[in-house]
Amino acid sequence: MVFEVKSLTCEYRKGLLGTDVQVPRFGWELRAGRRGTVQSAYQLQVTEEEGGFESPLWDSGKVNASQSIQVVYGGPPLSSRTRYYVRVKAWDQNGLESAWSDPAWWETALLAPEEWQAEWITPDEAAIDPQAEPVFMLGKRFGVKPGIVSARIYATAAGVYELYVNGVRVGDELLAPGWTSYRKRHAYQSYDVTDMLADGDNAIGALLGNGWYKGRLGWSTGHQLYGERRALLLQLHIRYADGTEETVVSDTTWKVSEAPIRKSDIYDGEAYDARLEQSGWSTAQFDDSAWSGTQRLALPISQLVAQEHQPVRVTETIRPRELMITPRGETVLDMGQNMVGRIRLTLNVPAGTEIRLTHAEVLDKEGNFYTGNLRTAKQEIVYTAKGVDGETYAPTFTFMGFRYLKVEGYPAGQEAELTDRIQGEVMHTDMTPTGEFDCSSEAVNQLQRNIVWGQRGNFLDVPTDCPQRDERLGWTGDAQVFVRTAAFNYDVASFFAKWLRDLKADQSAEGSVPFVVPDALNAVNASGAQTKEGEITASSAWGDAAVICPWTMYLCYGDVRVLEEQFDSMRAWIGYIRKQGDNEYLWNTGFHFGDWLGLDAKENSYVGATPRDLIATAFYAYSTRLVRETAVVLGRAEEVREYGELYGRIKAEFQKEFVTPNGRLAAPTQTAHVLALTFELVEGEVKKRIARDLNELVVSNEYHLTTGFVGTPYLCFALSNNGFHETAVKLLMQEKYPSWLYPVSKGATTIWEHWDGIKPDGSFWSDDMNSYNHYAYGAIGEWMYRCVAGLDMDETEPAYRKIRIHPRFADGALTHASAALQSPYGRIESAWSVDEEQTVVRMTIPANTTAEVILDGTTLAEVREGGIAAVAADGITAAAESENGVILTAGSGTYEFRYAMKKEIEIEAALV
Ligand code: RAM
Repeated sequence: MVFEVKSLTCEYRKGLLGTDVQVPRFGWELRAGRRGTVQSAYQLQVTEEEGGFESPLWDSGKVNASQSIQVVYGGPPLSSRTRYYVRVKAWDQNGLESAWSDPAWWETALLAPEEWQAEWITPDEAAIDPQAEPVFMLGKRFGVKPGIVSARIYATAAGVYELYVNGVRVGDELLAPGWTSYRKRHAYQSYDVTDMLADGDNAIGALLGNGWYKGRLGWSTGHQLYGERRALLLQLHIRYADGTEETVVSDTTWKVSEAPIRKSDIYDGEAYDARLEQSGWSTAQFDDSAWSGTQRLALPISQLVAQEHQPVRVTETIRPRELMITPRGETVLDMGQNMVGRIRLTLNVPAGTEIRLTHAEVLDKEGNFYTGNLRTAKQEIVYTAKGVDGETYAPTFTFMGFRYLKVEGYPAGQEAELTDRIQGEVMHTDMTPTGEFDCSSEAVNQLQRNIVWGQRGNFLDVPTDCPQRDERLGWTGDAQVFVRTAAFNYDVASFFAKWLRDLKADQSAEGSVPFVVPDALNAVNASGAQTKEGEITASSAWGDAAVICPWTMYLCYGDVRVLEEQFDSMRAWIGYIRKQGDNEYLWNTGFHFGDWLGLDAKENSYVGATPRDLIATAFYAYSTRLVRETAVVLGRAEEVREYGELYGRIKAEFQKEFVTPNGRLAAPTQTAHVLALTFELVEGEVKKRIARDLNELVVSNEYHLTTGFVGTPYLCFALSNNGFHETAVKLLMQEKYPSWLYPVSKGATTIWEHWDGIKPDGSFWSDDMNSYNHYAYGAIGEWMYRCVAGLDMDETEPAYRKIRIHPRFADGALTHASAALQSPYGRIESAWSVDEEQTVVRMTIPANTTAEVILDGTTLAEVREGGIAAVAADGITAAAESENGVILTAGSGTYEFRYAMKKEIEIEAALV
């Protein structure tokens, strides 16, 4: 019988190079041939020597426990710059023992700030103007003795950087060190360069650009937010076979020159003059006598942290679909997909040819190239060729959001070859894909693809609202509404853990949470000027990201540490709200974005009709409840009491203020009803009435939504969970504006910011705020996985320890739906299909988890599994009938349930 341990991870990763987590956590999956397998014990071993498990550094011994994720390292303190190997074995409930897993490894980086010997360096200002636009090239030559065993570089930049060793690019990370709240937390990266060094003369080169640190950020031309000068910090450690070590560090012996990248900015793009390339600039043979000197910059070391999540990489290459000439005569390439990343050119044109590429998301009504919605962001590449056949170029320190590319300056008459000469490189944080969703509607499947593309485009080191205009900021509200959907599509555990640390770092002493994290709007820039946007400080539903996001990480990954780390931040947010206004149980003062972009907004307003105090109080209650639940998880009895009581009072105040004595909700909007239901602020008959009223609001609006950012994510849940699933499905399937499928019908390949980004008559929403790649409304994805495909969890046992499979058949609107999720315990699948005769539900439940299976419209006598009565099937441990059907409890394994729908059973009975 197969019983194996697979997929051993350390801090969610395989082969994690360079972490400063001192007490890491492990997780593994069990593969079992037998249904109903659970783990009864495990044993972990950690060693510093590859294969050295005979005398391990730490041996947990056999631990009688079922825990197989988030298992905390319990050995002696870890050392810096050390690779550790780990392996695990497990026992099942019958005492069956697995073999040892394949060993996995992780490696520590620099665990103490004192280990940094390097200095922050920047070009000598006497030689190069620190404000010069070109990217800088820094270089250093050094000698290496024979007998290298290993070599590591630890590096970062005030700005963005890329490294080269002996003429070869180091790693494949893009836009390192990424974007954090630099003043408090500044990431550095670790690279294994063992194979890149040679005995004798060697060289390191670094490209240094502005990036988020010094470049343009925010829409009122804010720049230099974090510093006025770029700088590099780098430390190379070489270990020799004889046990000796050498270091090469950034210091004033380094030299510097300007790069062929003449301009580089995240919003605006890049200008590159290939004629200025200095061949071999990062090799030991290069003559750097014309280069200038460097100087030290007094930047701190103490805020450095090792890279916490996956880096940004190119994850896919796309070929243009079509070359077109627009009515205005522009030469335009269509990538076929609104994508985020960069282009790569491969050319054979005369030296000095200047090619200009402008990036846009859509064509206008007439089919002309349109960049109005980019506002001041140029998204432009200007490439000057050196005239070599096959010369190739992709911008280094920028990214664009685009589907269309306008090409200017290409040799006349040769445009037809452009589709072979240009390709798109998709860039984003290299998260592991975890989710799949499919159903019988091709339009809904396209919606799912659009959601995934929206996530890819906007999870670029921080969760941004949009990737194209002069914004691209970590809007807290957007992140909060989308986080659970995000955790279906990709593994976002480390991505959010990192972002939440930034949120906490940028939270005010009073507990208010900025609109965007890292806080680029309310920042004082390097020259002491307050950026224009930052006049207001917090908004409900945006600031609640401080609570909702960590809680979601706990639910989806069982990450208790994230709750521990964020608990103070979560409480501070509640404390902040409590101090607003004069009623501590109601939030009815101050600024709020409200139901942002709701369709029931007044003419010329962005804010939907739902009263802002209702939204604010509803979120206040919801977040307070989640803080209470967090306190339960953390075993903080005092806070359980405190927040439980507070929640009760807010809820009571909500009812007093917003529910009429007859049990009607005072605000007649969809969003108001949705929040009251989803956040459980009403009960009993009142709840039933509000659910009926919500249904009526949707039905009377001919199955159209009116919700904005706040109501949309929960709208279908509020319906499905209160007896109106069919209405929810009709909303999903609605193709006429406004609806999720309306943009799909308009050819959208991503989610739009506005329900009517392109209006039915083909005209656009105003240029001031109209993104075609905004994931917020993609939050419907969570409902598609959980309610349509029926892949859900029982939240009392997080991380899908206790799975809930509850397919909700869409009354003929869909004939099948399926979803899969690579959960922390392993792959879960839920799939259903219905036809005239039969309902089939297939599921896979990973070992060490159990599932509650809810099958609607049947009886225990009817359901069969593998040809026998389901109640008698192997792995089914309990079975009961409910009002709507049956509930089974299943252990791990793959199952296929079949039954005839009750309706048919009834018809048959009538015929008899
Ligand atoms: C705009 C964007 C963003 C939203 C804020 C309030 O900048 O639509 O997504 O969160 O407004």
